[in-house]
Amino acid sequence: MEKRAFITGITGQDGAYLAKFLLDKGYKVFGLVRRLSSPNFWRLEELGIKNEIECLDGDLTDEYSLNQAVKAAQPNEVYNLAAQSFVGTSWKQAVLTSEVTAIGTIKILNAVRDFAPAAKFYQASSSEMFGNSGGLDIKDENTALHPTSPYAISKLFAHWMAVNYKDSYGLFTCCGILFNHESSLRGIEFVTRKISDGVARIKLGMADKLQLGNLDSKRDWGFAGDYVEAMWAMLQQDKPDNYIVSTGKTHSVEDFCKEAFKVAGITDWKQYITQDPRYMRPSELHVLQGSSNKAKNILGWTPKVDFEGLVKMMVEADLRRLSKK
Ligand code: NAP
Ligand code: F7E
Repeated sequence: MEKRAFITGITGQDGAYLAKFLLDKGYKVFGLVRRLSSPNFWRLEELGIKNEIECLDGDLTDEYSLNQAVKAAQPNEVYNLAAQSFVGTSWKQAVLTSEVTAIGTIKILNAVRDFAPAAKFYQASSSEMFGNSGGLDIKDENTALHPTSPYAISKLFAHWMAVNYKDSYGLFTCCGILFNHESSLRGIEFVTRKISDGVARIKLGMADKLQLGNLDSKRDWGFAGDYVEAMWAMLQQDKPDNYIVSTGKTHSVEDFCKEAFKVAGITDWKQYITQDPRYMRPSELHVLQGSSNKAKNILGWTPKVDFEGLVKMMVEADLRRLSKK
């Protein structure tokens, strides 16, 4: 029988790639879509799947709408990807971030518990939950959690709620502790896409500088298209569990800039970069690097796109987009 998947956050980067991946596998895909003044379907349209998705109205802060959506979808699998996902904004809108990212997760868990209790549930947990715990050490599933932002604290709450609903009510919940993953569908405010777009603009003579914050912070950056495959693989196991998904390599924001300018063929790149205090954070997470050995051993998952391949893909996509304009 055709499997049914319900995705919250389907209009976001991961939601779009996951929907495409599941449609290609023959799933019927339902997506939660919230009301905005202008619809946000550009990612689903870029992947050519907008008309293959059944959109259900709802918002993670509105319990009734979630109950109705889960009832209508009758899913075998639920992927909770919706969140206020931008760390920078989470200090300015800590209450909203908690309401969507933390409390919203209880609401969707309750909807699943009441209306689709046999469904397997994926929770989008984050490497941000580690904070600076363990310093420069490579993080694994046993590393202590010490979140450094309202976003990370909200994700930690949601993570433990998903674990608790497994322990308390026997729900099949898996948490994917995903390290940063990027693509040409990444939101423009995240640093990688800001750089790929900025470099493309400089190359095409549409801008003459790129304003950034902390150039020294390091992240374990992978490709979103690879990471959604791990989400699905977690829900295909017989037992629910939590897994880190990462590349195992780490690079600084400056490394990302250097590589992006290289792809664009610009050698004197340092002259284009300025640092702006507006993009510094009240509390920084300095270095992230994760071990996905457990995902490799149990799920058979490994990343296919490396750092250089990711940067190339993103800069070339932005050059193509901007050249059309
Ligand atoms: P994203 O592009 O920012 O997408 C977020 C999605 O959440 C969008 O579809 C957005 O809808 C939706 N959303 C926001 N507030 C909502 C609300 N109140 N009700 C319903 N939907 C709402 O994020 P992403 O990069 O795809 O990440 C997917 C998930 O993984 C997020 O939970 C994120 O926190 C987590 N995560 C991401 C990374 C990463 O590196 N990308 C790493 C670890 C964990 P609109 O389109 O209407 O705004
Ligand atoms: O920042 C530094 C910034 O906003 C990365 C989300 O998907 O991954 C993401 O969170 C680093 C930080 O991502 C700028 O200070 C420097 O150290 O791209 P980002 P993030 O905060 O790591 C995690 C795993 C998630 O779960 C989140 O949802 O880059 N940085 N200059 C800058 N960051 C931004 N945004 N803009 C700058 O100008």
